[in-house]
Amino acid sequence: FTSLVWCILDLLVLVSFSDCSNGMGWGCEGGSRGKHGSLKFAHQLQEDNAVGGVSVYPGHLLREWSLAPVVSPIPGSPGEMGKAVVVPKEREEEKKEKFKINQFNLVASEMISLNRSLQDVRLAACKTKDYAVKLPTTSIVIVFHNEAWTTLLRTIHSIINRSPKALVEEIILVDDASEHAHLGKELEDYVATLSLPVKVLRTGKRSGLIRARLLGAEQVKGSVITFLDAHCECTEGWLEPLLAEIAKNRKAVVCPIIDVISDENFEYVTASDMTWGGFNWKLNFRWYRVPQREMDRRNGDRSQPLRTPAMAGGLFSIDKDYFYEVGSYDRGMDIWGGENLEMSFRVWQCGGVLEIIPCSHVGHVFRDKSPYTFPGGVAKIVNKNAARVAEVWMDEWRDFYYSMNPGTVWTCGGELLIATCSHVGHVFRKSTPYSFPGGTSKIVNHNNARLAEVWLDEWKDFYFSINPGARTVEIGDLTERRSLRKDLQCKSFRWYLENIYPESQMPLDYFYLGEMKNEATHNCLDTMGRKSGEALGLSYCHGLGGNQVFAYTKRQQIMSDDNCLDSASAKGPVKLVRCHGMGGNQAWNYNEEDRSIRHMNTNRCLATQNHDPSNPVLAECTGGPNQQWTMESKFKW
Ligand code: UD2
Ligand code: MN
Repeated sequence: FTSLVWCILDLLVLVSFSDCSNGMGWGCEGGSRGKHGSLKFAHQLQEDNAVGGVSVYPGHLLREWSLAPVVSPIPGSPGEMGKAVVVPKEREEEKKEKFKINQFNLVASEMISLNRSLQDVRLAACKTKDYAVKLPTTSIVIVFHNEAWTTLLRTIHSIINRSPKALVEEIILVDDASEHAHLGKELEDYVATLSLPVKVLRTGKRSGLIRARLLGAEQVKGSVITFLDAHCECTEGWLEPLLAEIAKNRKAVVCPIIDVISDENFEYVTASDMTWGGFNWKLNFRWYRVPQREMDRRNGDRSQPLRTPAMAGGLFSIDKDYFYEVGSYDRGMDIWGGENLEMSFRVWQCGGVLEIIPCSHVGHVFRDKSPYTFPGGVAKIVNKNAARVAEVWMDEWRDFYYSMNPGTVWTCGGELLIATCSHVGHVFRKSTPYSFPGGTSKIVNHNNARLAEVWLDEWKDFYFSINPGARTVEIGDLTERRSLRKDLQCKSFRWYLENIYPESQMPLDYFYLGEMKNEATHNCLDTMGRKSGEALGLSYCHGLGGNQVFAYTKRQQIMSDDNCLDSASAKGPVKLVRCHGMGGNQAWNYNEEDRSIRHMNTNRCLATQNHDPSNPVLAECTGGPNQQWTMESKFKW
């Protein structure tokens, strides 16, 4: 079950920039926290912003920043100016107990004022920008399921405290079937006293965040829809640059920099403006370092909009009409996950732009775990959503997603077939000739129980009562989303990879995707689930994909997800290292004649060794069976 939970964790944990040992390829390189930017090309900025001084919106011309009232710190109140909160020793037990409710430090949140002050974290260049365009108005849509009172209300108060009043039409809260009493009438009474119109809508039954957002969007009166999660804090000047960018280009979908509000102590930690959004083969959203070409495109001006391949999903603004024109959301997606990549691909492939606006900062409480239920099971929901993204938008690259998710072949849209024209003989035995350390039934039952827990949903009960009995996850109907893609004449996923995301971890051209089997040992290369920096493994070929799936690419990489086979010296060891796409230690040549895999830098071959069969090494090329590997390509090598 843990791997399923990881689908979720992957997204949540990634933003801790303070931790250099997080195994992310970009580590702390992007660690400049956005506070010390320099405005190198002021003249360029002026030109960019001029755009004739007109916009399609009948909105407001803003000539000065900081029209919103500035919130000053409340003396003696914990957490002011975004500082960490220390929970008194005697409340330690209570803190632990209450952490479970929302998966963040609820006691700390309750100690902080709903109106707490924050630092102005913007680059200097952002504070003096004067947009010569009329800004449209926006409605802010916040969906929630069982959100804590203090985090929800602090989100709302931070909007009121730090947004020019004229720009915010209303706040629309969508309660997705919460079970907490405070989110009922008490909430309605409270928001009625606020100085901005706040509407409360209720989905009635649990719909998931995607359909809840669609419900909220229907009620929007402003020209722009701004979505926020229910545990955010908006900083000074967060809204204007988002709206200004849309005023310049109504097909721009724009995100703030999402800063980190610590789930442990509610400290406000600024995130880097040098990272953008990407994804791996499992279709987990990830932050990666912005490549040089995007810095160059912006003339090195870090305050300029950053074109990002993908967005985190929770915090963004979009022109209301464009939201619908470009296909709003996939109604077929449940609860949580996938909608952010779906929208990212769709916007880029169908003629829009997706940007991070570095002058806009909003904090968000990132959690390690999800606090709420996923009816039917986390895996079922997250895999279904991801499969819908892969099927509709990713063309042949959907294979990378499926290859990383063994067992999801049927449930996630693939097919498993017996080729009846192909016959192979096999010696079937009455019992196994080798030992099962710990006992046969213990091992087999363990494995079966694991698969039942992960894949069988409520039918796992049948297995546990008598024997395996499985039904598979339905992906749902995709006709509508596919015809949307056709009607909008959207471009291919190849186009997206070539033009928007050449640095992607999805190889653009590749010869082979599958297991890599060694002739001498009949074993397969295996990542063993290890991370970047750890050694490559070799083990019994199980044919289930996952850790035994590798791609051999046109750039001569041998990759598994975002890691590449890499050797820093002729002596090895052969490691998995985050792919850098620059050849060097990661360039390998497969020779289809003698089936060797040659390391270009050292001119040595990938080999297995008798005395240590689970550790492949580099050796002098001999052409022996321990250096022969099977890969078959449908393309020309
Ligand atoms: C991120 C996004 C989130 C969403 C998600 C993928 C950010 C900061 N957050 O995960 O917005 O795109 O990735 O789907 O980019 N909610 C409901 N009903 C549900 C489940 C959730 O209303 O059934 C609400 C929830 O209360 C919250 C919002 O949806 O306000 C997002 O959920 P989350 O905070 O658990 O997602 P997060 O931040 O882990
Ligand atoms: Mn969230």
